[in-house]
Order: sequence, then C-alpha cells, then structure tokens
Amino acid sequence: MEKLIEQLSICIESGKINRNSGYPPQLKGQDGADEIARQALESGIKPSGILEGCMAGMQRIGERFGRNEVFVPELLMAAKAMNTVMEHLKPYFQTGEVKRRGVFVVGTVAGDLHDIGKKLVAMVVEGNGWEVIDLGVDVSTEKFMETVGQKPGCAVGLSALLTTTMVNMEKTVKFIRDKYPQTKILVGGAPVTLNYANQIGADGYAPDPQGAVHLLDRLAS
Ligand code: B1M
Repeated sequence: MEKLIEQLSICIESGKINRNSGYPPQLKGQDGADEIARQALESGIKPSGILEGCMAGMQRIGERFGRNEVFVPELLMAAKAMNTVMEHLKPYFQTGEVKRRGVFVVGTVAGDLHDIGKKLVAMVVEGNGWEVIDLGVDVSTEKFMETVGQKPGCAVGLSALLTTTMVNMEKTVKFIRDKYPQTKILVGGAPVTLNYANQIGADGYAPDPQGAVHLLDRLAS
C-alpha cells in the first residue's frame, strides 16, 4: 500500500498523468497518476491517504520551483496529474449529508490561477452538506458581488496562493461588506493568515478544507 502512495507522489511531482503520456521521458510506458490512483482505491487505501501522497508530491515540486530547479511547465504538469487524481477522489468527498446547510460561494481571487486547493475546499465543503457554487479562478470582485446578489444569505470563500494576489481579497471583502453586510466571508490559501483575515475584515480564516467546514458551520449557527 505504501508503495502505491509513494509511486503516486512521484507521479505528481514529475507530472506523469497517465500511462499514455510521454512526459516525463524517464517514466515513458509506466503507469501514471490516473492508473495508480485507481489501483490505490481498489486496494482499499483511504481517499485521505491518497490525497496525502499527492500533497507530498506537490510540496516537493513546489520546493524545487522555489529553488529554481524546475519552472512553470513542470508545475503545470504536476497540477494536471493532481487534477487527474482529484477526479477519482471527487465522489468520496461528495458523499456528505443530503440536507444542505447553506450556500457557499467560493473562488480564487482576481489575478490568481491556482485552482487545486480551492477545488479541494469546494469538494469537502460540499461533502459536508453545503450547496457549493465554485466560481473558478481569477474571479473579479464584480463576479463575487453578482453571485452574492443572486444567492441571498450565502457564505463566501476567497482563496489566494500568491502574496501578490491575496491583497485583492481586501477589495472583495470591502465591497461585499458594504452592500451585503450580513454575508459571512472566510479566506484561505497558503500565504493567508488569521492576522491578515482580521486586518481585511473577513469573518474568519481556515488553513485547510476541514477548517473551512468547521468555520462555516460555526458562522452559520
Ligand atoms: Co504557482 N506558486 N505560480 N503555479 N504554485 C506557488 C503558490 C508558489 C508558493 C511556488 C514557490 O515559489 N515555491 C509561488 C508563490 C510565491 C508567493 O507568492 N509567495 C508560486 C508562483 C510564484 C507562481 C507564478 C507567479 C509563477 C510564474 O509564472 N513565474 C504563477 C502565477 C500564476 C497566477 O496565478 N497568476 C504560478 C503558476 C502556477 C501554475 C499555473 C503553473 C500551477 C497551478 C495550476 C492549477 O492550480 N491548476 C502552480 C502550482 C501547481 C503551484 C504549487 C507548486 C502548488 C499549488 C497547489 O496546488 N498546492 C505552489 C507551491 C506549493 O504550494 N507548494 C505554487 C496543493 C493544494 C492542495 O494546496 O493550494 O495551498 P493549496 O491549498 C490548501 C490550503 O492553502 C488551503 O486548503 C488547501 C488544501 O489543504 N486553502 C484554503 C486554499 N484555499 C483555501 C480557501 C479557504 C480555506 C482554505 O477558504 C475559502
């Protein structure tokens, strides 16, 4: 079992999507993230264990990117491999209660294209009984405002992965606050902190998807 998880984390780190993918050349002809994720689930490995393996691979490629050992194309391939695994894990995250606890509008803020962490948050929140409207990436303040206007009483989640884009959260929080003061807003993403959330007037900060669920449940009660 551990071997499968290790193989999977190597596939994520090296951007090996599936057996047919020719990238990276040194893994040509071998199973990729797609096949290994399926085998892992079939062999009874928990989805959370599979996710941990993927995160380890993502962590390693991120560190190498930080040291200028790999560049954007390598990151993109890693993200594609990770998205392939997410497709396998989706149903497991979505088997929450049927009754909806509320509506959660989530998106990655303007200028930011990082999708994976936000998608995970969306899946886990949905799996915990919320109706989720995922607006995607590079979401403008105007788009958030429009959706909040259409879904009175919804909660809003803002994600950012870049220090240069997390500043865009502030504008979105301010605009929503001014027009829809009852709306609960939570923020998250690697560079975001509780301090920052307080500074920009958000209702809360969650470091991970489970934290987002706890916070939403608390804010909604
Ligand atoms: Co980018 N990138 N990237 N990247 N990328 C980072 C974030 C970086 C830390 C890499 C590094 O330097 N070590 C760095 C940011 C530095 C900084 O600002 N401090 C960086 C950079 C610099 C860039 C570019 C600027 C590179 C360039 O072009 N020169 C560029 C920016 C593009 C843009 O957005 N405008 C860029 C591009 C990309 C790709 C497009 C190639 C790709 C994203 C593809 C995609 O998402 N479809 C990418 C990737 C893959 C990464 C890393 C390697 C992995 C991100 C990821 O998916 N992690 C990342 C390094 C790293 O994180 N180790 C990096 C896995 C994911 C599950 O975790 O997203 O943190 P994460 O989400 C977590 C939590 O943060 C939290 O829950 C999730 C699960 O635990 N969370 C929330 C997230 N959102 C939340 C919301 C909540 C609550 C919790 O409530 C609402």
